[in-house]
Amino acid sequence: MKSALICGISGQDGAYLAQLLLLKGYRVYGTSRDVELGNWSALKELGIYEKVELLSLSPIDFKSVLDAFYKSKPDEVYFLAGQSSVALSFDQPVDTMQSIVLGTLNMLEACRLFPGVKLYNAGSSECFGDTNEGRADETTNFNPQSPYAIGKSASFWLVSNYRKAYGIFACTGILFNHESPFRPTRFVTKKIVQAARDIAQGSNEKLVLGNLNITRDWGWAPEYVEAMWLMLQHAEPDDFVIATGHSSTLEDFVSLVFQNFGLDWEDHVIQDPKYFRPIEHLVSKSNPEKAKRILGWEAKNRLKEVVKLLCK
Ligand code: GDR
Repeated sequence: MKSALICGISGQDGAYLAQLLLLKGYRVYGTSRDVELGNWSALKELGIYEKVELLSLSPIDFKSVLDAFYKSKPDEVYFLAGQSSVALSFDQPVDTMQSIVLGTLNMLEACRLFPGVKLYNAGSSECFGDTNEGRADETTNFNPQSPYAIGKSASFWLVSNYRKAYGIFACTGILFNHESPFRPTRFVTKKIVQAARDIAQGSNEKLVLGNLNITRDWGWAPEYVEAMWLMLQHAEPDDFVIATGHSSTLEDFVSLVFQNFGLDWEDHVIQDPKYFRPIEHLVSKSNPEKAKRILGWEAKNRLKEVVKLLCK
């Protein structure tokens, strides 16, 4: 039986990944900073809370990382535990950088002490910044526009460096936006769907959003965790862009959500610069062709299906 250690199991990706690995017959260990205080609602909703072994781990504390490696004796480690909000990274840049960069470094150093362990690192399309007319792939230069994206860029290069310098099997998945009901409302998709549902049920609230002109590539999270696993099953460690390959504006997303509830978004949505970020990159477009060619992975759900699934 293979053993997997999922650092950050209580979040959206951690919970879906745990479900996938249990189905594949893994023994699954999952970490959260403080198991006593953790929020296990996603694991409980998926019916797997009792099936995983939970450990406390702070990614910035090397001793706690080592303890988790000793206890779980992992074949595969998935590092999903860094601070994940771009907006919050402008308010908490130090915590963001530490959890992402130092967290990745601690995982890599632990892997050096446990030869044969494979590491998945959660990268981000935010590293690309504006993709303008092109579509970003694994050869596209980074142009990060937030403390979050700068941290993710550093973690990407750390993984690449340790892979070459020490022969560690480590991969970064450069994931574009991927959504599910397990998103907290701090992320825009959940905020929109929840407000539209409440309005459809009679609330007269207004939905206040930031920039509606931004373009993003939104996919379905349960499919994306499969790509993480596939990367670690490939013969060679490598980095992959994971996305649908299709981008839309936030206005399109809002419009589709309200349509799903039989509403016209323009009657209910207000734009407020208070939700604009200090720096925002407007266009995010992807080219996930390498993942299809090498891993055989392709997103099945595009924007319309993702919206339908979220509304349901
Ligand atoms: P993002 O996700 O920053 O792309 O990072 P988020 O859902 O927060 O924002 C998406 C876009 O919507 C715009 N926006 C708003 N965003 C929020 N949160 N709230 C608002 O009211 C609002 N109005 C407009 C944002 O400016 C942004 O352009 C996500 C995270 O999952 C990261 O961890 C991951 O790395 C990237 O996706 C790929």
